[in-house]
Amino acid sequence: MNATGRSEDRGPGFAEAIAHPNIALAKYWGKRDDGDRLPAVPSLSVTLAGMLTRTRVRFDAALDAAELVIGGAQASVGATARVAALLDRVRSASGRLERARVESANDFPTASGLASSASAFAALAAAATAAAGLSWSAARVSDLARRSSVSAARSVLGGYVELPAGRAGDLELPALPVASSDHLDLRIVVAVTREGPKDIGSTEGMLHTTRTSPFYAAWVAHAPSLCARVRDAVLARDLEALGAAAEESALCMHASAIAAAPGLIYWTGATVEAIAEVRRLRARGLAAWATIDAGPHVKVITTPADEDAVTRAIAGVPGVLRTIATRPGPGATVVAGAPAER
Ligand code: 2P0
Repeated sequence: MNATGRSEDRGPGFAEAIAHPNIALAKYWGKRDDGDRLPAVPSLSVTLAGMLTRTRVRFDAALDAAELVIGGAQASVGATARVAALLDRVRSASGRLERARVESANDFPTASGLASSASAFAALAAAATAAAGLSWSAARVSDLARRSSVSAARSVLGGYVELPAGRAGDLELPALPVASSDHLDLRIVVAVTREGPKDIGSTEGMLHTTRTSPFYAAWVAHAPSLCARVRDAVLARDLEALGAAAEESALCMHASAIAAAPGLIYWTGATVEAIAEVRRLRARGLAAWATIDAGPHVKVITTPADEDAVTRAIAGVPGVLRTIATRPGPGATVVAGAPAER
């Protein structure tokens, strides 16, 4: 797709938006059993520059049902239904009756096991509301994105972003800005440890943890203090405190999943080797802390000054296939067809 909409694509009912993945420094893992996709714990992430999703939405009276094309190929029935649910919310909020065609593409390899639903649903929420003529605040777009993918609520905003835990009776829960992307100039080196098949999805994995792990209650009790430590460290620009709290958050999240029955182990040998290398780097005085999501890849938090040395060391760990350099970046942006353009 082009960087901006072609002129014939503009006009009522069309918009294009871009959004980026985010990495949680304080992890979300587990939903409340009441409410509509409400997280059980607060999380705090950094939205990343570099990798991006670009999504176009066109409402079209000629369509009988929502259509979804991802990376040029017709999407599965399940993926299309998940997108249609978001579009239905936009249609009922805007009074629009037409169905929509959605085209989405990532500029990072979708088969890498890194593709997150966060950038996809953040871009879709931004594009769909703009295409429907809704001039919604970022908070409202974030709440809409959360109903499709909790982590997507955070990718609507740029920089450092917090999504509070849901509370009983919450009807809306948007992510909140904590600090801009230039407030704390860290780097995150992604160590890709597998290009292969998908893991057990986050939605399924956290539900299994919620239902069967004896450590889940401890995780829910402890996560708010980890998130508060991450928030305080970001605001104080204290990377040491941030790295320590982020690494603890990831390990506590995985401990709850590993203790499920049967245990949910997202790690491989390469994951453990990369964590060990991060700790060796730290012992040598370099800035390096590990965080891991629902997969085997290790993301290393570091400084601009130490990024090259950390990247070289992590790239040399057996089982690390390649590295991706990332840094704090912007939130979801409508790049064509915003209501203001009409
Ligand atoms: C996070 N993850 O905070 C955590 C850490 C994965 C591990 O948010 O079920 O794809 O749609 O809410 O948003 C991934 O969860 O799952 C995630 P749903 P989502 O980034």
